[in-house]
Parts: sequence; structure tokens; C-alpha cells
Amino acid sequence: MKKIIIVSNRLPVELKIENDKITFKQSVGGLTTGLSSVHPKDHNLWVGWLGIPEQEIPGSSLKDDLMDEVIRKDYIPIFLTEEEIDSYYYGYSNDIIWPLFHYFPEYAKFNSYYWSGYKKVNEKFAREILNYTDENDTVWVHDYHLMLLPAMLKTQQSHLNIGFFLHIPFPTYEVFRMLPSRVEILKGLLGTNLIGFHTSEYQQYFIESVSRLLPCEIHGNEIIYEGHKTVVEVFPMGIDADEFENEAHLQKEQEIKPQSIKAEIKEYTKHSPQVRFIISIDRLDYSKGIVNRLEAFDYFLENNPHYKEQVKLLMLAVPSRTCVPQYQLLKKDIDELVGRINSKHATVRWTPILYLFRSLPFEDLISLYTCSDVALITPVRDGMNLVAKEYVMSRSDQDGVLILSEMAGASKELKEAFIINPMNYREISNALLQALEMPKEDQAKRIKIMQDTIRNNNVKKWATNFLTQLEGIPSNNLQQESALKNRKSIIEHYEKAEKRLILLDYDGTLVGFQDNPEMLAPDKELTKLIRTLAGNSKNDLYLISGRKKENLEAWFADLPIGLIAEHGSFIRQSNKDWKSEFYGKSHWKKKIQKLLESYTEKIPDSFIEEKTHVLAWHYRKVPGEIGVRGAREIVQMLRTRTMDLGIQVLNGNKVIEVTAASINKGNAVRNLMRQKDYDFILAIGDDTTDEFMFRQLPSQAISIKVGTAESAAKYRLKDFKQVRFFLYALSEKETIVKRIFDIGNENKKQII
Ligand code: ADQ
Repeated sequence: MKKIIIVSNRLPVELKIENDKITFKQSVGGLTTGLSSVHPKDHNLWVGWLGIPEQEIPGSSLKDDLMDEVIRKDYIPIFLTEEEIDSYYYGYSNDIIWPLFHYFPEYAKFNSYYWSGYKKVNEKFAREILNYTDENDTVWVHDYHLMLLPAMLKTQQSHLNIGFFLHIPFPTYEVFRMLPSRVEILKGLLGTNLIGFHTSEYQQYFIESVSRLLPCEIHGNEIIYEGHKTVVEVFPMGIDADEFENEAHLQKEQEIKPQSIKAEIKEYTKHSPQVRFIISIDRLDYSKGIVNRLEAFDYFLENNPHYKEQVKLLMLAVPSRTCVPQYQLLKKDIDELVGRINSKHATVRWTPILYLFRSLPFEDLISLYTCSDVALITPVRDGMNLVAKEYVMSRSDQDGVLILSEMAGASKELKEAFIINPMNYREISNALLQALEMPKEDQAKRIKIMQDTIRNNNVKKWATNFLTQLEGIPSNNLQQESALKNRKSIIEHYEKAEKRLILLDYDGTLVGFQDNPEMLAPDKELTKLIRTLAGNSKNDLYLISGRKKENLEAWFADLPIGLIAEHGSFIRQSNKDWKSEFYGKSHWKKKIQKLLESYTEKIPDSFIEEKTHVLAWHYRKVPGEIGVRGAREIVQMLRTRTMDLGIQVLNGNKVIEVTAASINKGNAVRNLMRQKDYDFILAIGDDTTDEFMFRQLPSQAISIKVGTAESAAKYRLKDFKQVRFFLYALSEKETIVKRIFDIGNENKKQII
């Protein structure tokens, strides 16, 4: 039976060791609730660290007891030493990735000790997980601590279905590129079949970083890297909406428990009934914008003195990473700032800020949410921010106002909040004023819409959506086998045949890509290879390309081969004249030329190439995303606005080509196949235009896709070097191949 293995840095348990006795209790939280329909259930497992150093777990019998207890609950603990915790957790995860991904590069302490610890612990997780996995299991890895793990698992067990969710922001390329180990991190993540982010911005930033740093193909939200496809999707995480709603209702009806926060609030409001509360809750972290919030509140009081003694900021800061100097410093700054603001505005009866530095039980949290007229949530960066959603769901009377930073992922969903820039304290102060003065009906309108949004995408749905999509993606998602691996049987077929048709694309198939394709004339080795293949009287060899006929003729006229130019518009049999295969008119060109020109004007370094029956817009010299975005727009416009022109759009490698709809390599090949009764047909190509050719071939033909994009071809080869090796293997005995390429065993392995 297939099982699901959840992996996160921490197991959702809290361990306590007292008097040589270990107790542990289930910790509650968004992730645990979200995954409660997955774990514990059906032998599914959850793998993670127990949260304390291995050295602190006394005695081996106690450790065995712990293991028994934990495993009985389908948890698999990872034991980490103090050194590992220091380098992997406090170091690489929290001192490099956390600050960098939250746009605090100045706090990132890049060093190789952290990096080697991170790799070591990711490997430790991989080793342990592989002890429990069967071939088609699903593994769902969570968060930034384990970004190398997916590829580590995939290399060992390619049939695993691996998903990854990042709970924090993925930064823009300009920030991500600072990471010294950026390429390794991306490669690690691309071991997954599905990666999830909270927002479409993080998704796009990730895709852009991959496109800039790795040689891969990107089709929309799919990345194909080294023969493996990763789908990149958006899954905004929700909360357990019912739980917050129910607890808030319950507290309204229940008697107030003595000594609870609610009792204290009631006591306070008895003496100061006019005071309205503004709530803020977060872990004490520099990404949460606590200082900005305090300064904005100070500004608000200064500029709205009539609100003195009328409002109180309830600021709950949960201790976090308290042994890290950075956080100790932040705590000191906040303590001082709270003191300064309180002393500046306080009266005998009133202090403006009630500051709690501690964690609170769930019921107390709800009491704070329900007693507060406004929630002031101002992170300078936040992956999602669940507190915003929790506040909204706890407002069972459908009142209250949410002020939310535009830098929190939640702002993309909660559009009825006051969305503010956390760096602009005037804007925050204005929002606060408007929130405090908003009529109840307006509050209700906004809260209701937000409650529906949150209910409709609760955390259980989030988990189900992710897993359903992950399970729908085949684990080994690019199925074709290497043509080299199958060359023995292909050669046998070739040798038996008497009439062979060989169709070879040129750019990207026989030669690599370059910024200046004019320079890609065939080298001596290639000319020799083509001559050898074409010299065999049983072979009809054609080069089939999108290039102009003049270009192909200049390079290949002397060889005994056929040439097909402009995607099939022209054909030239060996030693004969060119013949046009297309008799229509290209009256569409003027209109398309205009449209393409509007893009060459906007996008520097892009250019138009005019061929007889083709117009091409090239963007290979345009840096990064700009070209890709332009190409996307052009394709979209051409597809929607020029439907009546009878043209087609070919989306090639850094080029968009427009031709008459009836011109394509497939039609050209169909005509060729009619010439003779071929008993061996081989077609090799790398581009989307070659797919037309693959689709026209009979089922016994050998079709080979070069590269990793999806294809109708039967086999695959990695690059033009492999193509050349394969063609030599076809035309010569393999010993000769090795001699020609001077391939020792080691080099051969590299090529293959
Ligand atoms: P966090 O940075 O921890 O999570 P957040 O999303 O706000 O941030 O979640 C905090 C959780 O802790 C909330 O569920 C809240 O109720 C709870 N909490 C806060 N203060 C508490 C207190 N005093 N006592 C008890 N509980 C308290 C990371 C990312 C976020 C992302 C989440 C989920 O940094 O951006 O939203 O993961 O993906």
C-alpha cells in the first residue's frame, strides 16, 4: 500500500525530560491540524527532529523507550548533535536562509561551516527516510531547512513522488543570487515533482531564479531540468477556520474562568470602559516589523492626542531564537522603545502599550483576538501570516478591522483589510485612525467577505489540494529512454534495412546554441560525420532546418545530401536546384511585421529576421526575464488577434517564428516519405518545430528528442554531442567511434 511521508525540521511534539523520565505531548499548530487527515492514518509517517540535542537524551534504555513511544505514533525522529544543530539549524537555516529570504541580506552570515552542516543534516534526513520508503510512496517535505533533501531522495529512488512546500517568501532573483550555494539549493529543490508557494509572486521569483541559474527548459509553470519535470504551483496556506470560530463562540457563552486573560481584561475594562484595544501578535523576529509598528503607534498618538486614554496596544511577542545575539539585540531595542513610548504618552490612569513577552495557551489567544477592535499586523516580510487569518475568524460578531502589511502573503487574499506599507508610519497611522472610526456596518461587510475567503480555503483543503495535485503527477515524468541505451537494437534495425531515410535538424541537434548563430557553421568533425553517413548508398540524408535556404546552401551544397529550409518551405535534392514547397502568398507579413516591430522598439537587443515565408522575432540577446515575458506577450497576441490570417506561431529556442499555417516540417517529411518505400526512418530534433516531424512518422520510425522538453519522440538524447556520438555509432563500428572521438572509458561515461 502506498503511503505518505511528511518531513519537517521539527516533529509536531514537545519533549520534556525530568528526573530521567521522558514525556512528550502533541504540539498544536497550523501544520499539524492541516495534515491531521493524513497523519496519523494508514501507516503514513512523519519524519523530523525532536527539538533537543541528542546529547541531552540520557541513557540508551531511555532512548529506546523514547523511540518505541515515538514510533508507535508513526513519528520517525531524527537525532541531531549539538554541532549539527549549531551549523544546520541556527547556522545555515536561521542565520543565512531566513534573513536572506526575508530581504535582510546584511544579517546573513555566509560561511562554509554552516553550509557543510546543512548538507550533512539533509543527508541524514535522506538516509533515514530511505529506510522507510517503498517505490511509489509520496514524500512531502516542508520548508527552508530541507531544501537539498528532494534531489537527495530522487537520486536514490526515482519513483518516489516528492513534493515540497516553502512556508517563507521566495525572494527576487537579485536577492537570491547573493546566496553562495544558490545553484545547489535550486538543484536540490528541482528533485521534486511539485513545489508549492504561498503566492504567485514567490512562484514567479523562483521560476526566474531557476531560468537564470540553471540550463533548463521552462514552459509556463513547469521546469524541465536534467530530464525531470517539476511543477511550480501556488497553494496559499489556510488555518483551521472552524476551530477559531467555535472557540470564539464558546467563550461568548461560557462563564469567564477566574485568573484567565479574559477575566483580567474584563476587570480592566470595568475601570476604563472607554479604552479600545488594538492587538498585535507575532514571534519576536526582525521580519515581523515590530519596531515599525511601535513607531507608527507613537506617531499616531502624537498626531491624534484625543485618542490618548482611548486606545491600548496589546502587543504579544512570542519568544523565538532567544539565544541568538541578533534576536537578543532586537528584544533590547523593542523593550526600550516600548518603555520610551509608554513614558512619553502615559497618564496616571493609562499606559498606551501592554507588552507581553511570552507564549499563551490557545484560549487566551482567542480572548485577545475577541476583545480587540483592531488587529495591527505589520511585518516587513512574511511568507503568509496566519495571525491575520486567525483574528478575522475569531470575530464572531462580525466586527473589527484588520490592518495588514502588503509584505505579508495573506494580503493577496485578504483584500478587504486595510493594506499598508509597513515602512510608511504615516500610512499606518492613517489606517489606524480610519479603522477606529469605521462604522460597524462597514466593518461587518469587510469581515464577512474575509471570513468566507478563509473558510473556503482552510488548512485541510490546502493540504488536500497539494497532495491531490502531487499524486496526479507521474513520478518518473519524462518517460523516454535514452537512444544511446537502446542503440544496439536501433543499429540492428539500421543494418538490416535497405532504404533508409535520415532526417536531421541542425541548430541544437548537430551543433550547440550560440548567441551568434551566423557563427555556427559546421565544423570539420560534423562535415566528416555527415559525409560518412550520406556516403552510404542505402541512405537518403536530409538536413531539415528553419534557416534560410541561402544559409544552408552556403554550408552544405557540396555534400551529397538533401536540404530543407524555412521549416519546409523549400527543398533542394542533392546537387539540384531549390524548389518551393509552398505556393501561397505571404500577405500576412506586413501586419505581423508591424506588431513585431513594436516589440523590437520596446525590448532592446531583440530583432526581426525576415525569410521568404517566415518572420522571426529573436530574443536570444535580451537578458533574463524581459525577453521571455515579451515572447509570451507576442505569442498571446498573435494567437488571439491574427486568427483570420491563416498563419501559425512557432515558439522556438529564444525565437518566435511566424509562417503560413500549412508550412511545417511535418508536411515536408510527409512528401519525402512518399518518394520511396523506406524500411528505416530516423528523425532527430530538439525544437518544438521538430514535433511536427515526429508526429508524421510511422510507428516503426526512430524519433529522437534532443534535450529535456516534453516530446512525441520515442527516445531522447541529452545534447548535440550525444547526437554525434549516436550517429557515429550508427555508421561505424563502435571501436572506430571511440577512436574518432578518442574516448576513454571516463570520457565516454561523461558523454553518455
Ligand atoms: P511564523 O513565522 O511562525 O510561520 P505565522 O504565520 O504568523 O508566523 O504563525 C504564527 C503562529 O503562532 C500562529 O498560528 C499564531 O497563532 C501562533 N502564535 C503566535 N503568537 C502566539 C502566542 N503568544 N502564543 C501562542 N501561539 C502564538 C511561518 C512563516 C509564515 C507562515 C507560516 C505558515 O514565517 O509567514 O504564515 O509559517 O506557513
